[in-house]
Amino acid sequence: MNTNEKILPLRRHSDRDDIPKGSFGNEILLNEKGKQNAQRFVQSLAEMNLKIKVLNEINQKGYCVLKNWEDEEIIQILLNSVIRSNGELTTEVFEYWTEGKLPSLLLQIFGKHVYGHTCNVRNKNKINFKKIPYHQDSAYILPSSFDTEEFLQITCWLPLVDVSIENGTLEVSDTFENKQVSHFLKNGYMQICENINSIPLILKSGSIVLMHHNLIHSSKENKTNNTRWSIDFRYQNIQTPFLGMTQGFEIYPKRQLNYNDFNLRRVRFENSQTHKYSLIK
Ligand SMILES: O=C(O)CCC(=O)C(=O)O
Repeated sequence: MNTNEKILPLRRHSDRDDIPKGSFGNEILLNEKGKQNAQRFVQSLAEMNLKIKVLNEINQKGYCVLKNWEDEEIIQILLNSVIRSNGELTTEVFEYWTEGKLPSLLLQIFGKHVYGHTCNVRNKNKINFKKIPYHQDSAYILPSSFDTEEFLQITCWLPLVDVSIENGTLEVSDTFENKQVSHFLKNGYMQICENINSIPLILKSGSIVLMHHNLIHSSKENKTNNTRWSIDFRYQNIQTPFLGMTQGFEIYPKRQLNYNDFNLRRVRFENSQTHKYSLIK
């Protein structure tokens, strides 16, 4: 991009006739390449703003909700795929985890490398698993990960249907302290015994919640007759094993695995009623 093209978007603010909505700068001055550069420039400003919002909220309250994050059409593709597979990880979900919009946002946040190790498809209904006890996701990460000061894992919780108190939405603690509390393991879940005041997140499908690894959260039973479908994608800035059993894989800059490799190498957790998959070392 040459200097002229770079400053053109800024000319929108100078004293001049109204510029039609949706156009970028002076249509006569900008050639096609200039328009594309201007669009990219505006897009990069929007991404920078989003990154700042997410980081601020995650650091202050432990989570950030982005309403209208995803188009209804994409949510429907993901939902249909997991209904068809009865809650198994699908290519559509794997690709959503490892390509495009979501890892791009995480790349903005982490800067250089994006790793992933676990992606859970959850079909919560009256028969399938019920409550998830209060826990921090950091309880599932090997303690040695925290030797690296800048370690950050962000769990991205994507509801594929509207979520409410009745269908057992995600509940987050109303206070956040960036430190690990002690957990015990029961019925395959890490959990804490303290009493927690939590906020149920009532959301439309297509919203997304981004959570810090030390945010305390849980979810209650689904009391409705419809399945509560959601997916949680985990990303971190440092490759780190998951409770000693599993290995993360690089998503960006170079995705190390494809869906078939991932599928072959993943393990289903024993003693767990959830659909948790991780990679064998
Ligand atoms: O989806 C849920 O009900 C809970 C999700 C959760 O606890 C997690 O992703 O760590």
